[in-house]
Amino acid sequence: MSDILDVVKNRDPQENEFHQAVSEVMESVKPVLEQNPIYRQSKIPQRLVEAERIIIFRVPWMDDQGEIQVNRGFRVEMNSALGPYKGGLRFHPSVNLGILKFLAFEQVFKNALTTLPMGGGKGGSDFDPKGKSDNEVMRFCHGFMSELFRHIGPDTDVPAGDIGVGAREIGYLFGMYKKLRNEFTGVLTGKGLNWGGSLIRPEATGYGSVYFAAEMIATRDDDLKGKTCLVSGAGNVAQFTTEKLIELGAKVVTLSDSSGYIYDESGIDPKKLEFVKMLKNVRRGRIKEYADKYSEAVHTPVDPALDHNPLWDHKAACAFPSATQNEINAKDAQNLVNNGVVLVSEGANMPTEPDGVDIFLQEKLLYGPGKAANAGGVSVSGLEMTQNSMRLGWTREEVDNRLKMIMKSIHQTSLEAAEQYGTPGNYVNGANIAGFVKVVDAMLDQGLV
Ligand code: NDP
Ligand code: 2IT
Repeated sequence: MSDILDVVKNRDPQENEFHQAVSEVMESVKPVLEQNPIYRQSKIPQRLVEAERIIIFRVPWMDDQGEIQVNRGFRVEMNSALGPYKGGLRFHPSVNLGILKFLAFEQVFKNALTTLPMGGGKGGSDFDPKGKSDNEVMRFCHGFMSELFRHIGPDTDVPAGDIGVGAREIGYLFGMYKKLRNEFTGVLTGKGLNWGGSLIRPEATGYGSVYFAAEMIATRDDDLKGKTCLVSGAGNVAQFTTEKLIELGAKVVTLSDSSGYIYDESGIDPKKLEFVKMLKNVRRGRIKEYADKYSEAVHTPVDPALDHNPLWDHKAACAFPSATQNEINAKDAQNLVNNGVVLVSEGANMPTEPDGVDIFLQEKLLYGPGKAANAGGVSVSGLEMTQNSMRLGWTREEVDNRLKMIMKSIHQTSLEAAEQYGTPGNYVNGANIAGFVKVVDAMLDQGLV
């Protein structure tokens, strides 16, 4: 597949994360392309790697000191073969076009796996919500939406949250969309429960990642009960991964943020998790405070000089990377294997570097790649869209059951595709192939658009 990768690299040489995502998918689907010449004849690879539309815009806003600030806003509308563009918004200083293109590309195949009618997109800004007041965040979100509103809509493009975008930001974004369009529609997901949101959407990515892990480990006649688990991140995905793991009787011993990680050998219990939710979602503090409050925990700050992340160097059975891309390198992957880890379920998008992935596959770990394991979030977003269209809301049990069924189906579909193309148990190939075939067959049906 080096030909399409060369095209992508020559066209946008600086977009490393996008190259990484394209390379992985194209490697997996090689046998599919070989067995189905129509895909290459129809230039499917070339069409898939070019976004249908990219919008880049200026977001001027005023900070609390009365100073004018200018950020850059993006929306990558990658592929609409299966439905309206769908995917989150990320607000983080590291955001650039290459990162959003990688996320949008992954989203296309992830959304295809969910069984729901959603295309793929992603957006965001290099705005950093850290240290900003609620008023500053509101002014930024309003400024961001005062351009984005022209390009989205409930049947066109439906954004949601991602890193740095949670319930608070979705509220401000929705408010401005509604004002400018004079329409109350399901244009965003992750909305507040009392104004169109779905039960279980906040929990969905983390719960889904654990449901996927439970499916994987069941193939070896085992379960998660009593397993020691490493979780990274301390945001939305990490919190609800931890919550579900505790509920299933597993022991979570780590959490992290961008300043470091905590290790709590006695395990994070529901009370401690409540503290983390308050700390991160309400007070917006640092994870170090966990170790200040609970003396049994140790906080280790990030050391940029280290060639590995010590979070991944503890005895455990399972790992749930839930912070950000490329947070596990080859050395970390080897440390996980050496420490007895048998299962990795990716709550984050592309958290493992390619040579780390190779180690997991060689060692025959139960390795659930992000586009399968973290698809629960966008799945419940899809269910939120359904409920909005019907103008009614389902119960917690109804949504949770549907989420479980979807994760089970993604697991099954990925296993079957891996088996069919000669790599049984390889969820990377399975998820990439199953998602790819669904999207590209729809593209072929719809002709050259
Ligand atoms: P949050 O903003 O709620 O939390 C992100 C967490 O990751 C924070 O603890 C943050 O630390 C940490 N983090 C972010 N960037 C970095 C970095 N560069 N280095 C180290 N730590 C970092 O985001 P989410 O929990 O929503 O997202 C986490 C991951 O899950 C992302 O990869 C996202 O794409 C993916 N995902 C999210 C879904 C969702 O529904 N929200 C759905 C599917 C995937 P700090 O507090 O210091 O910033
Ligand atoms: O990466 C992801 O799947 C998300 N951030 C969730 C997207 C969504 O539309 O709910």
